[in-house]
Amino acid sequence: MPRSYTFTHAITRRPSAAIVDGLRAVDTGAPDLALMLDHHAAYVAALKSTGAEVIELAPLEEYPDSVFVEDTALCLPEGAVIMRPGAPSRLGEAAEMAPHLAALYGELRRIEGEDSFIEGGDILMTETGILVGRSARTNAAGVAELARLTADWGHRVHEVHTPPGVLHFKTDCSLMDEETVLATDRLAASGCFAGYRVIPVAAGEEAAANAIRFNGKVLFPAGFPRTRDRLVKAGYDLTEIGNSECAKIDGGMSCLSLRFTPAR
Ligand code: CIR
Repeated sequence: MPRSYTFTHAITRRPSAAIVDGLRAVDTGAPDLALMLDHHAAYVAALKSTGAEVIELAPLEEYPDSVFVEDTALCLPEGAVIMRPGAPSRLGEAAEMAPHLAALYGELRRIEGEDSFIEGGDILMTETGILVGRSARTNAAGVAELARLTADWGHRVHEVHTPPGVLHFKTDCSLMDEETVLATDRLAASGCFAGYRVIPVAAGEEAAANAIRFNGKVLFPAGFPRTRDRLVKAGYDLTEIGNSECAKIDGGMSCLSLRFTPAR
């Protein structure tokens, strides 16, 4: 069984010109596509540098947020589960991802309930279970359906809460290794990381909480020096990636890829 931070594969999707219409909680201006493409290329290069196979999908003009592929599926060793995004403009992105995952996995399962909503950004895979944060995008029916769909694969789903006003559970946390998470104080205060070592993000650097451990590296958003120094001091090998444009539409490091090791 691969560790929850070691992967043979990743899937990314290049941003399209429609990115300027991406969803956002607060409007701080439109993302600059050229700069976002540069950041995206650096992100893909960092994934590849660990030896993983990275499948790069073509831009989708009809879905402004489709660069954020993480929200479309949960990829487990036994199979992939296609999500039902809670944002109506993003619902169709899941069906766009399905054939790519079907080509890699023997078995695809789907969240199908009309009232079930769940986005991958609310799901943190850990060594001991799958934590799923209820949020404005993920509801109880979505969490329950995921638990049903993954039980016979031996997975346990634990429902937790996303702090109010925070887009996704993983907006505020990242798995660093089997016993360590990086998290904001506002999320860690809920007690959902009992039993873990928590590295707190520095005050005022809450947007640094969304990083990814991918094989030997941590892909970390540029511009958060105090949190970066904490992680370096803790022994992690960081690669800083520009995230200024994704951040304008509430995206970060985890959102930009699906990371997985399909069982053969
Ligand atoms: C959205 O609001 O859906 C996008 N603008 C951002 C999605 C970020 N995805 C993620 O955190 N997994």
